[in-house]
Amino acid sequence: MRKVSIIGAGNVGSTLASLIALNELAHVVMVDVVQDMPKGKALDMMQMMAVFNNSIKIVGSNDYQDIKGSDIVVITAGIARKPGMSREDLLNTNSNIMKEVVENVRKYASNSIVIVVSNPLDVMTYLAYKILKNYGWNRFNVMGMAGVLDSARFKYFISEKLGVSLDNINALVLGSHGDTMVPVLTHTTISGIPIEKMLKKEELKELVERTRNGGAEIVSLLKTGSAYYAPAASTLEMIKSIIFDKKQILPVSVYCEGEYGYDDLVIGLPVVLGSKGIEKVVEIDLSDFEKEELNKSAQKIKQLCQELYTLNIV
Ligand code: A3D
Repeated sequence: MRKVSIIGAGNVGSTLASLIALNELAHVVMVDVVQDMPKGKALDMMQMMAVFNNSIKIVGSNDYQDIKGSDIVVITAGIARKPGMSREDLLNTNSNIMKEVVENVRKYASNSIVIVVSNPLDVMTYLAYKILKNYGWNRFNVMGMAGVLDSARFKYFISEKLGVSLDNINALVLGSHGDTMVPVLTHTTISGIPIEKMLKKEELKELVERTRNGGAEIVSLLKTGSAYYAPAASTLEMIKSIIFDKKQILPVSVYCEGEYGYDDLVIGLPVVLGSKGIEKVVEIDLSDFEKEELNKSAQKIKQLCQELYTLNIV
């Protein structure tokens, strides 16, 4: 049985833990800084397993030693921006959390594939990779989860708009996990029919905007906290492709060395995901407009990553 460790037993982390366990994919360890809380959540989940006679083990811990031997480590630790906190303060705080987490991952789970979920996603993945590459990881086994979620949101909005089954829809969102993400219309199809033949320009524009705003829409309804069911499910999809060596093509945030013309940058691109992590970045044809949009997204990420150097974080 595989072992997946999740750092940060908050909303995304604990939802993911229960999904992994319910799907009987792997034993799960949740680590958090909050004293005892992960133990309480694990105990509750183990009792849920008892209801289903499911023998998956779920451990909650405040001790990183428990992540030893993990096949996959998912990082969801971080704090949300608080009132009065500048973006730089948030970047500083979450970068320090990421550094601490990654230091423990390299110490105790040196053979793991790392999936970053913490925001700001592209920057946190970049930071994790920059540290882990000094300890035997490569750019294909440190990655970020965002594109699967953003694509699922786009797919849901399309299905709702057209009143057609989700089964028939292939939606693709690339770029940064932010307002410059790029829903790729030329590769979004319904039963093979290009989306641009099914919806008018104005309708498509609305769906693209709603997708870009997908996280914020949920935040404004929840009042506190942010989305976690779909983010956890999207991470599960990546984990399944790795554990079962499915070699699915999924949009994943990957460190580029020349792909799509990008260097020294983490950005969401289609990749083949298998048991060793990312097997390759898939280069697809984009329209001139999409390429331009992806370049804007890349520039935005570059600016944010630059702050890591300005603030002496890396
Ligand atoms: P939340 O429920 O607050 O959980 C975060 C957890 O991290 C809390 O339990 C904290 O105690 C814990 N934590 C804080 N510092 C540390 C530390 N040093 N070591 C270990 N644990 C720590 O948030 P959430 O679960 O809703 O979201 C988690 C992260 O994922 C946030 O950064 C979100 O912004 C991000 N997120 C990203 C996406 C993407 O699509 C990329 C989607 C949803 C959430």
